[in-house]
Amino acid sequence: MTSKKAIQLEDKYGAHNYHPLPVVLAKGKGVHVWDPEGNKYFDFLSAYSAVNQGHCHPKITQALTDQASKLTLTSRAFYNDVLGEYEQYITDYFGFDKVLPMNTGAEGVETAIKICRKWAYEKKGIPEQEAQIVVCENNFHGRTTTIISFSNDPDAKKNFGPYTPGFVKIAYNDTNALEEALQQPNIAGFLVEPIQGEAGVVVPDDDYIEKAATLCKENDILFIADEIQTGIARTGQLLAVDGNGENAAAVKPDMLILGKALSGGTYPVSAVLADHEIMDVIKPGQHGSTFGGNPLACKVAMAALEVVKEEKLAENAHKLGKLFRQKMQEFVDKHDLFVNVRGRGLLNAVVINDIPDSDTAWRFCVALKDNGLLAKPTHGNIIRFAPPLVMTEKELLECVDIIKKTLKSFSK
Ligand code: IF1
Repeated sequence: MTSKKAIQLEDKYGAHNYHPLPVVLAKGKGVHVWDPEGNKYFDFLSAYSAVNQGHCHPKITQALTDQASKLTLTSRAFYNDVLGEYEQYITDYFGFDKVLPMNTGAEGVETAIKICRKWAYEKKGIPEQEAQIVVCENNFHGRTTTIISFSNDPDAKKNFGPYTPGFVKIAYNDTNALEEALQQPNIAGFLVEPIQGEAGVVVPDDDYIEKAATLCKENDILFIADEIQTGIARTGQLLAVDGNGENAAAVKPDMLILGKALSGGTYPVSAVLADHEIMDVIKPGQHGSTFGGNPLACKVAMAALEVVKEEKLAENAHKLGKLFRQKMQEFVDKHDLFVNVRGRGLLNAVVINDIPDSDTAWRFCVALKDNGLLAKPTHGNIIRFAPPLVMTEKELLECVDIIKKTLKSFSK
């Protein structure tokens, strides 16, 4: 297979629901990926933060292949001999009483919405059909019909209606707006990303998450953290809510949603974590999925979480993230192409000096690719930089040099 042929085939036979950078990946190891022609690249997307542990991590791959030849799927009609062990492992790991296992991130979000609504009717006494969940402008929580119902991205939303009701949208990083919204009748929960990924790595004030969680607690409203992208060491801590910012206090959400790096990118694994009084509203037959909690997923997830601890990925992301932003800040100061840099840990973005509709960021990413580094523009003029967390300082500095070299030769 050549790159040219692979692109032609996707173009001809696949739905055109993506517009990929013109590079074909055939192999991955750690922080590197290769195209079919053997060209090597640094991966600065990490499959949207799913491969935090690096491509094809040997420990995760071993867990996957060992379990794949033993037992892969039983359905939840029967018990399996791995699920209970995994449930104990992940609830200990994140400090919750219970977990509900699913597959994709969107399913995790759907699960949290359903649990929140049921809790509102059965524990809080909200009249049936009336529960409202507060969400933020410019959110990204997935692509199901219910989730896109509360998106304000026209691409994600337009002509996919009729939309699911029951959501109240407020500005992100605005505790006054939240306080006001929580005064409305029948509010059940607040669903939020600790850092908005898709919106272009929008980092809120240091005290936002803590204040929001406190407001929810005071008003008996569930604080639901979507850490599908920010969780599992990406932002320099195990979870972004563990202290979202240098001076921020740790917050325990009422519900925590995880996905992506929960499997290290080998397999779709997602989870919702909560304590008894919330999770216990779900009774047999009320929610589930054929693949959720299968033994293959459970083994993979345990291995993926072990790697995060063993290799101290949160600490590494914290340290390298600081260095990366410092180096990018030097470019912001010296070159007019970079307007600013922001982020936490190894979830960062650089804003490009052009209008959002321009193709400058896209062309810069193509130039980066030609120099051996893969990153993807988001919202036109923002470039997300999120390498696997197993990167070394030496490799990071090599990447900074690639960005520097590309900046020098690039003309708008
Ligand atoms: C695509 C972005 C990243 C997420 C949060 C839930 C989900 C996601 C906070 C759903 C997924 C993805 C999906 C991907 C693009 C992507 C993305 F650019 F849109 F923002 F990561 F940066 N909550 N994010 O970020 O998880 O169902 O996809 O497993 O192509 O749609 P999923």
